[in-house]
Amino acid sequence: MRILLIGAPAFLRVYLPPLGLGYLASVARARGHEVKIISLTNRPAPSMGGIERAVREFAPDVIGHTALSPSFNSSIRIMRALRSVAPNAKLVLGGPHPTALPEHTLQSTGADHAIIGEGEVTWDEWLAALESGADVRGIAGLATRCGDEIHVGPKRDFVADVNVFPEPAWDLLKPESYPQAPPQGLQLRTPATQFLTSRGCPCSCSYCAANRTMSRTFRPRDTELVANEIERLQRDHGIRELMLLDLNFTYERKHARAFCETLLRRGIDIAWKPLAGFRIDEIDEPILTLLRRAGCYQLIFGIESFHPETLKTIRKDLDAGVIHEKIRLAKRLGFFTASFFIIGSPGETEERVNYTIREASKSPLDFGAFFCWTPMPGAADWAHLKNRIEPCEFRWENLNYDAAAYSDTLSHATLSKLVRKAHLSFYMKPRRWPKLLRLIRPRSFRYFAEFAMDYIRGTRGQLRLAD
Ligand code: B12
Ligand code: SF4
Repeated sequence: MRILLIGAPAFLRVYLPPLGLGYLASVARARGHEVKIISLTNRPAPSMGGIERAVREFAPDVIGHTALSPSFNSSIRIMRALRSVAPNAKLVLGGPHPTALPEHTLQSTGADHAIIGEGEVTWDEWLAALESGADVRGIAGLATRCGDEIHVGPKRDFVADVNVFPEPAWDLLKPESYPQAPPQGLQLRTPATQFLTSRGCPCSCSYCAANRTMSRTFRPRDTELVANEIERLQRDHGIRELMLLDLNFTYERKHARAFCETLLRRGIDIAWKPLAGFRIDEIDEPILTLLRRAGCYQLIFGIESFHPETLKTIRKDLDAGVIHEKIRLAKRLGFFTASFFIIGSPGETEERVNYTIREASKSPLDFGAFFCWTPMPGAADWAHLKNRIEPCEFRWENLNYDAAAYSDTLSHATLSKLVRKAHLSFYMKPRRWPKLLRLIRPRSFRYFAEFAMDYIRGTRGQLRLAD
């Protein structure tokens, strides 16, 4: 069969290949299928007309698409348009939005199937069933449209050993073709790409939807296989830096240690950093020293708040004293340090937010990004919103972290004011500028200028799927 995979619509000016589709492409190829990937997060991203042309030319039997909640209205538009361009193709969606809301996904897009959770095994079984003509309704982790009804199959368990998954189809992802724009523009070395050494995170932060697709069990990859993949990425794609998407890279100390020791023993010279954030309380001097020796130069923490009450509400279970101590340790060992912060989580007052802003600004962190609290489908916090909206009428683009206004205690205007204040107070410290300027590559200046303009115009987070 011919299979076309389309990445999630671009929502920010952030350009990275759709790694999840790379994994699915490899599974499909192993069955002998011909696969193409269209990335909507490369530059220039194809327009709607461009996607339709590609579909006409390739004439796929299956069209798969990743859907995220904030860009779901674009996903609806893409799927509905492709239904008329390729009426006989099977349309299937996967990713965080279909995982959280499979019935609504099928109702609103008109697609045939939604894959719930981690994709590989369900996708493989579904492709086998399509080839043989078997009934797909018994397949675990699959939702199927049957006329006006939606049938949701049994729950799919996560695979215990993630080493059974083939490497992503890097030749289709072409990581070297992405521009040196954010986050690539903030790398020590380029080209860079994202990469997984483990899946899953046992923590239960209330705002996080990630362990619905990646599991609550930490599942490390064999570090020898990881090293083989890195060597191939260096040789075939010239990759010089990795952004690890592991949800909680240091959760199992022995995995983080094995990864570093394998890189060092095999003499793999690569710069890297955990991109998705990890818990700051898990690190200590011995592990950080090893990370540094093995090429890690930046630590991106998910601190989210300095206020003890807010930390409790979002189930972060961190101690503000420990946070400060670990940031100082990371700085002393020579890391660039960064953190994400959430503003406006349930019950949060202006006073509490100001406390976080003050503590973050005076901390030695090099970078800080402040986002509005957003109850995403798949996260525990979704409970705050799900009964207040009608999914088929909801403007999903309002679920973006920059413009969201779901706080029960702070108005939209106050939230916007606080987010601006946080960034200004954090970055108006001249001691932070040299580090920032050291990381922004000259060729990336124009992308950062675009980013800054979006921010000034207040259009950050708006959707750009061209007609
Ligand atoms: C890397 C990442 C990014 C990168 C995306 C780069 C890219 N092009 O892939 C960047 C930094 C740009 C980013 C931005 C955003 N992200 Co993001 N991101 C992630 C992160 C950390 C990892 C995603 C990933 O690649 N995982 C590894 C691969 C292997 O897993 P996967 O993509 O989930 O794919 C698997 C399954 O989902 C499934 N699957 C996925 N697609 C499909 C398609 C088909 C057809 C099938 C069958 C199966 C399937 O099978 C795959 C293999 O198992 C996740 C957290 C997480 N780990 O899930 C958040 C996450 C996906 N992001 C999220 C969000 C909200 C965003 C933003 C919208 C935030 C914003 N500012 O508003 C933006 C917009 C993105 C955009 N499209 O422009 C949310 C999504 C929640 C939701 N309900 O939609 C997540 C879950 C984090 C969270 N808050 O909990 N993100
Ligand atoms: S935010 Fe990070 S630590 Fe918390 S549950 Fe999600 S992946 Fe785990």
